Amino acid sequence: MTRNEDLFARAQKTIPGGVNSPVRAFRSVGGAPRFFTRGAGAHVWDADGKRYIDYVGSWGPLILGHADPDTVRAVQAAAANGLSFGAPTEGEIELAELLVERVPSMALVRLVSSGTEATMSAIRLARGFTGRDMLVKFEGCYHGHADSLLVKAGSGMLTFGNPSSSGVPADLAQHTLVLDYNDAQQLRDAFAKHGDKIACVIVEPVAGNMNLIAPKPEFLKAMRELCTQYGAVLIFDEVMTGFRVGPGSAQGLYGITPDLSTFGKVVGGGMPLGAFGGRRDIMEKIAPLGPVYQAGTLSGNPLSVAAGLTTLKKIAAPGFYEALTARTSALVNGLAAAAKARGVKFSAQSVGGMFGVYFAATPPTSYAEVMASDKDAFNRFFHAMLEAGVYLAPSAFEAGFVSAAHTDADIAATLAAADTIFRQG
Ligand code: KE4
Repeated sequence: MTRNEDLFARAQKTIPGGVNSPVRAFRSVGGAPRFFTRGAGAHVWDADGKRYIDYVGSWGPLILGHADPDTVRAVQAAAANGLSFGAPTEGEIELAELLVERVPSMALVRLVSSGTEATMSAIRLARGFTGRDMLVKFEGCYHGHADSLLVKAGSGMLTFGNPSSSGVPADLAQHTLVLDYNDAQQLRDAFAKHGDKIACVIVEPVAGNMNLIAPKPEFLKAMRELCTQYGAVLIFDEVMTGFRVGPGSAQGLYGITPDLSTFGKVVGGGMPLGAFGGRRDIMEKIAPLGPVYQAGTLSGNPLSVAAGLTTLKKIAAPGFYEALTARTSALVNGLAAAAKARGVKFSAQSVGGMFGVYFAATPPTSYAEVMASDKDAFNRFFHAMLEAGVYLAPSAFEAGFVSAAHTDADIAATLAAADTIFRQG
């Protein structure tokens, strides 16, 4: 038994599934998850001492790589002054000022401790602001585990959700409308039918939780126009895309101004931090200013704020995103070229510092196309790459992430490993 297997067996005695978040359990790809002991830059080491080039980066936060020295020092310095106060601190003001400067659609911003808290609060706020109940989301998009969001009907067509997660009361799920990502006409039909009851539309402006799906230009544009026309709140869930796909996040990349935005991951630099913000008239409905309640013991925690501030300042360096985008493109173009040379049905794409790989002839543009890709081929590829010392997301339905710490040598080693695997068929 390897140390990883031993730890996994032990973990399952006291932790459900042996993990504190389901996607870590390798259920989708099979086998025992790797228990990490250390990370540095682009690399992580597991309990058996094996080193991996890491393309998960804690599911997106580690845009600077593991144990970024400046970030670690900032957290250590903050910790020495106290771990938490449950009272306002100057650091929270500095981070809020930086966020509203970098995200022009946000006049006000509230810090929380996770992406789920950010999206859950933004939806409650949209419902409180509009006085409406209906929420529109898209099949395959994940916005955290708040009840209203754990709803996925069968096909997307104007369906009222039947809860896919047990524990979500049917009379709550009935307010969630699940549509197909990238289908602008279906969205128009939904608004024509329910427009005066729709409180908000929440969308991943680049979908990253059904593998990576890029938005069709007309999709986001129609969403913006329809929300304006019917008085619904447009929420861009930028927990994954925020400061990941570019310096202006997805809203800057695509030139669409949402009414509310949610953030997580990169904004905390690896520490527990999320945020939601947007139009002043909406955000002023949040307690203590307004009637929509939202709170958190560790909201704006000084250690998380220190990590977030350090990260957000470092990624503003000239050329940061050009280099990150170029390195991510080199990875996906190299993988696609290697597969093509070996006759493997494979495609890949990237947006800024996030990427998707697919065992399908072309990158998918919809949930249905993602589901038609060869999951078994991915799982075989995943384990072969793991054996070769490359750690990809343990699911065919997740995006991957490159950091500023990934070197050309890391990319070359990754491509060499993939080429060997493709050659073996
Ligand atoms: P958290 O509550 O996990 O911080 O954020 C939820 C969330 C919200 N919105 C988007 C677009 C997200 O991608 C996420 C979380 N992403 C997953 C990875 N696909 C987190 C990994 C996990 O669940 O363990």
